[in-house]
Amino acid sequence: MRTQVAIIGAGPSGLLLGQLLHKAGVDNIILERQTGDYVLGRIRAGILEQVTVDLMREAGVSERMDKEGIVHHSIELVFGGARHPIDVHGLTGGKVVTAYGQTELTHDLMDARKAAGLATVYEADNVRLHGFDGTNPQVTYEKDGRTHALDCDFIAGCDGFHGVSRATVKDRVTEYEKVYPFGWLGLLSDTPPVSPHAIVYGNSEHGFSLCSMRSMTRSRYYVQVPLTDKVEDWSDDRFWAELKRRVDPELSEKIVTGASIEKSIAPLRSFVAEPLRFGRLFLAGDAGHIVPPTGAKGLNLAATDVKYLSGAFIDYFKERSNAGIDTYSERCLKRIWKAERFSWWMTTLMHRFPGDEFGRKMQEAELDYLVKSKALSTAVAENYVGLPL
Ligand code: FAS
Ligand code: PHB
Repeated sequence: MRTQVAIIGAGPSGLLLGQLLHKAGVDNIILERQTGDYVLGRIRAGILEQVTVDLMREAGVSERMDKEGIVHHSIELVFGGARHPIDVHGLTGGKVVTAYGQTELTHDLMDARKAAGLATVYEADNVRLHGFDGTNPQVTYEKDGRTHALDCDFIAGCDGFHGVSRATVKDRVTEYEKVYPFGWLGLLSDTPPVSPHAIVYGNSEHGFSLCSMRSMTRSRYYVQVPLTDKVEDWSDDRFWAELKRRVDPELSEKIVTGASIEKSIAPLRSFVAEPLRFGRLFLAGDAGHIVPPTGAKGLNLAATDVKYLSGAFIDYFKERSNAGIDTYSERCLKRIWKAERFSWWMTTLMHRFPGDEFGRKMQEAELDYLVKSKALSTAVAENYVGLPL
């Protein structure tokens, strides 16, 4: 088999890249280790920056997002038993974020790919990358008991943090990592969101909490838990009781509880691999970087990588220009590190770090300053909506 771009991974990065390349007439094939249902079963991000919304429109897959996505003009911080709004829209000259789940975005991209008759090989096992330091890269994989070879011009490693792409070049990568001493226990429920027009981030003596949503009838909540906790330690009742005591009394009263339809614990880490290009192999999305979800940046950073990478490939094939592929890594890393900073800062500000009483006093001082300072509130707002490209 042969294609122009072999994409490893059918998560949001791989699917969005494939769709943008297809729209520009660049041939691509996606190789995915799991089944499509497995990919859709992973409940992850929920907040889209404008750059991601615009990319979905550019890719021609925004119809459902435009209809069902819910625009948010502000976020709220809960600390000291009170809620404090940050007017994101007003502080950024009108910018907003959109609540639309990663699962729905992935579904829309999968449907569009299928409708266009584009090739996605699911359950592709033992994917291996070859020859990307030359001009004839090749990807091999196993499927239905046979080994297949896919010749290509470029390989896009969109296979996430645990994928084969970065692992293949591990000796040529400089890794920067910070692992946080806690995780997020997330719960999805078919209950009306307690705060349908503002994501609520809480910092209480009991730990971090987050009140978010997927629609007007589906809510997404998180509480910080120790890394030693297991999902089975947390009944629904225990989760709801813990969430209620981590927000202000008024909001606590309004929370509508119900049965969980998904519950999972995600570890938190900051991670960046440098560089993101190795000859004809390019890393995009979680394959190249991870942020703690406190800043709602993970999926949005992946989308920006894909914007730069799709443009680079299109320029190469359509304009015979190497400019995009030669500057891809440097351009992405400039944006990645700023998102890493914001996500690290929000995580450090909003979580309970066991035994760090001085850090706790710093958090109290910073939060008190933040909600009274237009300068710092503006800095938070412009990072939250996404810095300009
Ligand atoms: P993904 O990891 O989504 O996709 C990679 C794909 O590659 C997967 O389908 C995988 O099966 C496949 N793959 C892996 N190895 C392969 C191989 N060897 N061969 C072929 N295919 C292979 N971000 C937020 O903004 N907010 C959140 O609340 C949030 N919560 C998260 C919770 C969890 C548990 C995790 C892990 C991440 C969360 N994120 C969140 C970040 C998340 O949304 C990512 O940024 C987003 O999934 C990135 O998309 P991809 O780069 O496509 O990587
Ligand atoms: C979510 O809705 O899943 C979500 C929202 C904001 C975040 C992280 C996750 O910062």
